Amino acid sequence: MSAAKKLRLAVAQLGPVQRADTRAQVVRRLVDLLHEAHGRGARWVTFPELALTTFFPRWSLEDPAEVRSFFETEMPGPATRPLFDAARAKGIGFYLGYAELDGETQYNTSILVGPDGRIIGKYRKIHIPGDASSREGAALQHLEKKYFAVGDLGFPVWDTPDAAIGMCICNDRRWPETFRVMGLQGVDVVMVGYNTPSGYVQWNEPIHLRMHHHLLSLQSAAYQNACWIAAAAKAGVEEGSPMIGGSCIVAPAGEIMVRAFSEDDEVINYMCDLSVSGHYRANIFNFAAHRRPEHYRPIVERTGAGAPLGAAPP
Ligand code: CDT
Repeated sequence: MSAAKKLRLAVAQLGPVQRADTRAQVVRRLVDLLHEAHGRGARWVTFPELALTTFFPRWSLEDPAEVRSFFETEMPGPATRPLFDAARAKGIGFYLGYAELDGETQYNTSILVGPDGRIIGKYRKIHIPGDASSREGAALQHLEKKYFAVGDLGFPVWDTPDAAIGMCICNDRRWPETFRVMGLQGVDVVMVGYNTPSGYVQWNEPIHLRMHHHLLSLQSAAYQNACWIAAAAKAGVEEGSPMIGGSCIVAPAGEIMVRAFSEDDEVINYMCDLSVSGHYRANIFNFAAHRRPEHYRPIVERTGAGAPLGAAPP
């Protein structure tokens, strides 16, 4: 057995954020959650996707000024600086999801901030779900393709003194490629924030499958890539739209070690033994010994069955 390498991770689930809630109010909640995570001895805390605002892609907004009001042009800015100050004061790092305006381009973004309060890395969501324009007759819309460009930063992994850490955002977790690309970089911990509306169904899929697919995706990804996953929901009923909770920390064995109970602001934490990954990487998932990339070419050459080679999705 290799020596244990212990790291306490926390996940800070957020309850709903309503449209009228100010950035200052939300950041105060985030700071409270960060303090609780620190009080429990955590070194890193994962916050949700688009944590600073309500999940605005449920609406088709036409006024550019209104759309821009959901985006950050600087990070940290005056409203978010208290979170960075709290992290530095307590010596705890964090993952934060937010809507980013870079020039004229809008991204669904997350950042990794170190325990010194400095930004270590940035990720921009690659698997953008939903539609670019409203679906006629649909009770609920999911318009991320209207608001966000496809991320242009790949899936990097950052070597921190504590662990090799990667990031992804919500729908990315459903795609095995997301985690395999990070697994191939030896990632120890993947942090992921999400907003998963429980009411948005594209066919008459039973509602309970929303939670099942969320957990199934995380558990298989952790196991197949021998990594820990810290997943943070924005949960509960936002502007009349219910979203799943189920924030959790998943071990490289694919087991859920701790899971949120509520659909509100809630911190969960777990003392992770990062050395567990090594056992899987030396045996069943010894990539160098067992992977056969010469047989995987369609994965990078096709978007789907029947799609022409090299075709980009619409
Ligand atoms: N935010 C986000 O990516 N939500 C998606 C909903 C998919 S249904 C269009 C998710 O994967 O949970």
